[in-house]
Amino acid sequence: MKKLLPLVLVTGFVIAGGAVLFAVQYFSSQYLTSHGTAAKQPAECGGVHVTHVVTIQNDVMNPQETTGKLCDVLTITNLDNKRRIMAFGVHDSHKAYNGVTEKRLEKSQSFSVVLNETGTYVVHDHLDDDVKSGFIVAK
Ligand SMILES: [Cu+2]
Repeated sequence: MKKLLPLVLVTGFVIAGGAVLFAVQYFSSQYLTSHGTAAKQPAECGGVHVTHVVTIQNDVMNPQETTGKLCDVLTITNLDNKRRIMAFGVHDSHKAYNGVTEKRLEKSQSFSVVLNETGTYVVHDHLDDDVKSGFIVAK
């Protein structure tokens, strides 16, 4: 019986260690699916999609027009040293796109939206409405 004790202890540690590893992997996979970047897109998107980056530099948005597909991501980055209030729609008639109407961007800040509606849209800086860019979303 005395000779069996170390074997029982080792077996117990192996089983406990395996359970801990399993729990860590399980909870980290849960965490990633609920908080990772993929969670921003609705379930029906699936697969891999393109991120279209539009930068604002020297009061110009580049590119001036972006063409994307449903489920792609549009990211707008403000590289100028001034605050922007990015708004969807034309200047006198803001209109939400995917739930976003306006978004404040300080220097070096970005925001992203998943393209969820087809059509032709415009986004502009509400504080300087010459700063604008169009985007077209196809199926
Ligand atoms: Cu405006």
